[in-house]
Amino acid sequence: MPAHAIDSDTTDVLDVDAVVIGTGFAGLYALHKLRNELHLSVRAFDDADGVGGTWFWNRYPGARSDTEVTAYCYSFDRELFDTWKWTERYPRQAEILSYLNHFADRYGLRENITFGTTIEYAGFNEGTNRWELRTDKGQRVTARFVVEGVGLLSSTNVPSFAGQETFQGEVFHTARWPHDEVSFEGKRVGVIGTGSSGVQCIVEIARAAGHLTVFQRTPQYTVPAQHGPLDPAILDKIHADYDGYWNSVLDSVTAFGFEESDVAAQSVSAEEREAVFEKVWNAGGGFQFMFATFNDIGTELEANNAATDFVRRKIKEIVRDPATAEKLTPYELYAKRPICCDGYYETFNNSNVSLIDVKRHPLIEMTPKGIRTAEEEYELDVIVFATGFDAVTGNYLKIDHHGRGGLSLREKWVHRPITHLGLMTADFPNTFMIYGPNGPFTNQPPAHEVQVNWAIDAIKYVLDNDLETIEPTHAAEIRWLATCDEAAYKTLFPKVNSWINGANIPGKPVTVMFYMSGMRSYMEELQQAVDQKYEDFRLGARSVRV
Ligand code: NA7
Repeated sequence: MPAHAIDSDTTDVLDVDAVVIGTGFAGLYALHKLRNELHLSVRAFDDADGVGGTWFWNRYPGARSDTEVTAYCYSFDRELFDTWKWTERYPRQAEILSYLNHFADRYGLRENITFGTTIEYAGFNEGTNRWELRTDKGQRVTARFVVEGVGLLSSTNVPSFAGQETFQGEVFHTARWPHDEVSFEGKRVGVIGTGSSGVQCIVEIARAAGHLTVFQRTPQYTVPAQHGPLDPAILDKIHADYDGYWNSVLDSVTAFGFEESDVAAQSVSAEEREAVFEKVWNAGGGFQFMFATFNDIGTELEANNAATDFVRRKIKEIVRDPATAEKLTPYELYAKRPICCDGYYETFNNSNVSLIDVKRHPLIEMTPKGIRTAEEEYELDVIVFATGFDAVTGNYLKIDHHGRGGLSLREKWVHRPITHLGLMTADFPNTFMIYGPNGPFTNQPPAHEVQVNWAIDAIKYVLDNDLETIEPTHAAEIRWLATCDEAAYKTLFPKVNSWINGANIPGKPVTVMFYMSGMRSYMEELQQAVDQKYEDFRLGARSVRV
């Protein structure tokens, strides 16, 4: 038994059928299914003081989903879809958080959630075939099943700069934003980072700040969102064929609910290509620009170059100062998570905004007054870290998991994470990782639903067949890893450093962490596992106790 295992002599332990970790989209749905459909006893834990996951924490100015709202919600409950009033094309953080709170209330989930509590340890007891968990408050819980919806992008990345503690002003991270309003009125603000969070907050902060200094390490391709009120005609169309709509969302590569292109960029003339890029640029959306323009932007170098060429020309047109335009211009492949935001490049035309290229002028330290680069000191009242996340594995590895034989998940994944179907990992029975490593690279809420449904079916299979445990075989997860590698290396994504492959965190293994063959194909893989009666899984029979 591992060193931190729960002391079996102590009696003050909560025993439940299932523990759910996290209460974002995935965790709330898992809790609902486990309790209300399988009628299991369930306890959910969340380190936040409320439900919402990502949307509880990411309250920075301008925070919103950049997925069309009609595909950024649950599909299984038609009445919920019909009665909830979304207002905007891309929902704001507050609106999504209200929706998830409403969902928790609608299904009476709060009574089963312990908030403000972090699961620190989860160890599998092979004697009892139960998980033994411990929280940061010292509570002990045992469960047959564990469903982890801990968040793909949740464990924050806060780089440490020399002198950080000496800074006299306010410091925020976009993903740990305070609940009270933060005023930027007239202040000198520095934002570090220009990913999705950075671009969204830069545009908003620039409106209020006395002066905004953006510290950019790598410029990114940012296309307009073309945000606005939700078009009622879209809702009418969905209402007319609800099932057809959701089938079309899932029967796709990305599950974003828009029509993906089936045309290769190289199959059309340069003029046609330009017209398509222009049309989608004007219609808005980052994923749309990557997947609705042509079907090979993410896979073929020439197609990718055509897209990047187009955006580079747009930057030149929009940004009036040529030196600033040049600093904002990316030259790497367009193979990160695509970004969209209205008014991003335009913001740099404002006289109260300046851009520092920290690759040319590295950030040396934080001082009591601000930030010092190799060139000069920038005096600031507020510093915003928009520096992202230890994505995909970060939150899983924060929990000290020990599987069979005390095997540590941290040790198992030390060189790279390995799972079967992005959902389970060998030697960690009855644990389901929703959006775990090597899950699908898609819009998340529909994928969460698909994965939770699969986990619930697997649990039901265990219960109905009087089994004790289910976990993938080692052979199956090695095959899945090879499948994911093969799919990823057909794309351009592994060629660019980003959180998608772990390259944003110093010392983290840089590796394939997604199944890149799309939602349709992923669902076929899930279905196959069921059709084959889980033959790639080790099914533990109930031992007869006398
Ligand atoms: P991202 O996309 O990982 O962006 C983080 C940004 O912070 C990016 O521009 C980084 O530059 C920059 N960064 C990170 N560390 C540093 C240091 N040490 N110095 C300077 N700049 C730094 O995170 P987001 O929160 O914007 O978005 C993550 C996902 O959340 C997003 O894709 C959505 O799916 C939701 P780099 O590019 O690494 O040079």
